[in-house]
Amino acid sequence: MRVLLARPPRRDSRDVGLSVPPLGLAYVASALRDAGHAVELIDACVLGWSWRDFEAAVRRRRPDVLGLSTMTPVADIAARAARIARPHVGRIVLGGPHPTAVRHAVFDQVPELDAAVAGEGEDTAVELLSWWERGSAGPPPPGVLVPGRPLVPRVPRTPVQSLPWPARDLLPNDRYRYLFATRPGLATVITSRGCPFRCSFCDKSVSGSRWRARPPGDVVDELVHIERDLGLSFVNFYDDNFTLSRRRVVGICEEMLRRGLRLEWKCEGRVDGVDAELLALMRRAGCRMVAYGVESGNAETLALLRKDITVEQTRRAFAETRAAGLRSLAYIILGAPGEDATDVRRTIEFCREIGASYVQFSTLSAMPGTPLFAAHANRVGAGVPNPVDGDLARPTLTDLPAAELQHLLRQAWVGFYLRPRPLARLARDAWRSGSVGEAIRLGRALGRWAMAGPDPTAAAARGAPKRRGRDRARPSPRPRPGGTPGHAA
Ligand code: B12
Repeated sequence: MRVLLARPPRRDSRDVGLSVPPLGLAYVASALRDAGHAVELIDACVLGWSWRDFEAAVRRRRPDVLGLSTMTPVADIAARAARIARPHVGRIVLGGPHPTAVRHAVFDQVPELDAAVAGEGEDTAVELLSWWERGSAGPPPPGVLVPGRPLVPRVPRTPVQSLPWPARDLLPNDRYRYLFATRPGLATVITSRGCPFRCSFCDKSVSGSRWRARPPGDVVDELVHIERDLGLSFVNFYDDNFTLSRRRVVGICEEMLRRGLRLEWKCEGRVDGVDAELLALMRRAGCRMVAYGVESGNAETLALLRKDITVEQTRRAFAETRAAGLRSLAYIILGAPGEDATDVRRTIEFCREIGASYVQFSTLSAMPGTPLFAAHANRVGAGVPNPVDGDLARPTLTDLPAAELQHLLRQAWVGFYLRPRPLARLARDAWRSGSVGEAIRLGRALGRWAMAGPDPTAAAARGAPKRRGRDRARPSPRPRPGGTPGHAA
């Protein structure tokens, strides 16, 4: 079949989401190509296409199958793409965290869909296309959602190294940028899938709790391909938990050193998963930054978020990261239920105390597929827009009046970044990674947002009656998908 996989254009000019590769689509592309389909992948977002360009491209190609991918906060973009593409394509299938989490409800949200995929998509996509080729005879394959048919969940494939590498040759690799990279030429890599931890804000629907990791040799084979065949020089490891097995990280680093790789890289880790010796080895093997889910400087909030880390562990990890000569990025959640303004300010101050090189501030939302959503199924929080979120009216769970939290969020961003050191660091990294354009776009969005008056949704929330306790978020007339806090930047 002729398959077009597409990441649609940005929603509008306020959308400042990062320009990183659509790795999920690239994995699916690879599997479909191996199965003999003719696959094209368009990243209209990073190419800066308008919606008119997108429609023209789909109309010109008239594929048998259009494949789209989406997370919850940007599901409206996938819905718009499906609507526009509908007259020009045979069938439309949607995959990614959103359909995985909401399952059949996705057909109410995106009625143009013929099918959706829940969970990891490589095998499911291949079987779905064969099922269609056979005239949809018999039950849909495991992992496939079809209106009116029950879902048979797919057990994720093991071992994960048997999956094909993502089809990066179909991507416009020269267009991707990562603000905090130390070199131009960006690839993203996943070396493990799944996560055994139990954070209440995290959606693990796609890959589940079982951690399935690729062995070091297989990971480094892919890195060699990225460096030598594709000519890229910075890798962002987007595993949920790259540092879960110390032995494996040591193995990857030693293998990178043994094979003389010159790539520089960043990974995501937990503060309880690193130590001074490991960080020093990572630095020698090209690591330049570690991003940690710090979330909060308040122990009660860490407990609510079920992070299973302590504030002391965070202090130690950041000190050791700095001592190893690595930059650090802290993902932070402000104003979680139970926090007052003093607690929020304590966390903001904590980011400075631990000497984080960069911080991403977010507020707390209950995203479908998370334990938080299960606990707050019929509630949404007040709208607290955040310039780095895909969903600009992010519903937030908080005990604080929305306008106050919005004000604190502004103080956090402005107070952290409008200082000579972070600004100089950011300018240097943006220059080295060729992301000056990105930095300006993000800076402008932050500036516009910081100068803007109170948000109408926040104003509405100010008038809302005050309630006590964790569930003080305003009740919703209907359940609405929310967003999770910042995690991956
Ligand atoms: C990298 C990343 C990003 C990147 C964007 C990646 C991109 N270009 O698409 C950035 C940093 C921009 C980002 C932003 C956000 N992210 Co993010 N991100 C990730 C992360 C860490 C890795 C994604 C990845 O590459 N996974 C590896 C690939 C292989 O998996 P995959 O994408 O899920 O694809 C597989 C299946 O879903 C399926 N599939 C996917 N698409 C398709 C399409 C078809 C046709 C088919 C058949 C199958 C299929 O098959 C794929 C292969 O198995 C995930 C966590 C995770 N481990 O996945 C979170 C995650 C996807 N992000 C999440 C969230 C919440 C966000 C933000 C909202 C955070 C925020 N504070 O704003 C923003 C959204 C902003 C925006 N404008 O989009 C949530 C999504 C939850 C949900 N229910 O939607 C996740 C799951 C984190 C979590 N555990 O909660 N993110």
